[in-house]
Amino acid sequence: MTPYPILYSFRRCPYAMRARMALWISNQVCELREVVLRQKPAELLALSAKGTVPVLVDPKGQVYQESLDIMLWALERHDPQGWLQPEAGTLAALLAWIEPWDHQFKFHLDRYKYAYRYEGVEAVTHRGEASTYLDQLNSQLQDSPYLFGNRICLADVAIAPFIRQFSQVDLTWFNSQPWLQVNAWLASILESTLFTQTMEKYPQWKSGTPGSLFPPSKA
Ligand SMILES: N[C@@H](CCC(=O)N[C@@H](CS)C(=O)NCC(=O)O)C(=O)O
Repeated sequence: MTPYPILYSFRRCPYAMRARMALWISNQVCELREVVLRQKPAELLALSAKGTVPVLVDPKGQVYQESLDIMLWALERHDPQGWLQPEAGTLAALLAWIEPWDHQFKFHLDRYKYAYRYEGVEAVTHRGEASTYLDQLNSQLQDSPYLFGNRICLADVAIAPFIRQFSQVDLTWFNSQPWLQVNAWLASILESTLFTQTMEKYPQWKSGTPGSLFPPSKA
């Protein structure tokens, strides 16, 4: 059995991004298997019938199919920056706070970004709905640079990849919105060494070959 946990990942997937950031910061070295979603490996589908990424298999064979569970798995082992213990609030409060972003906001984000995939859907309507969440985010960031205080925590990392995706649909429009605090917060995360390192490219994993050690410099 491999000594490392195995992470099935896809570089551009926002769920995989947040899982990789947690694995990196917690220094949980994994064998990263980069997946192409059109050609999911049989090994991934055998582990997870829903066939989404990220998926993590720990050395005991336990399978984690939800990105938030992978973040918690990593951070419960090692949490050097206190992502699970923000300055203000408890872990339960963080998880409750993330919930509407993963569901309601994501619902509107998908219909804004991929309106052509849904019948009778107007992208701009869903952009407007999603924007109400951005307004709240901007208000929350008035008093502190991160969502639950002066340092980054699970909530910031869990939602930033989705705000990035939302911003990139129409960057000119996004930058013209009155979201100064959100812009500063997003830039500080996306320009961080943590984010840029976790966005490095890995070759597509081929069955029967070793994956790439991740984080590479810490292995
Ligand atoms: N709830 C899951 C969602 C993961 C998810 O939907 N990932 C997308 C990629 S961003 C995926 O794998 N989709 C399957 C596909 O496109 O075939 C999680 O948090 O990990």
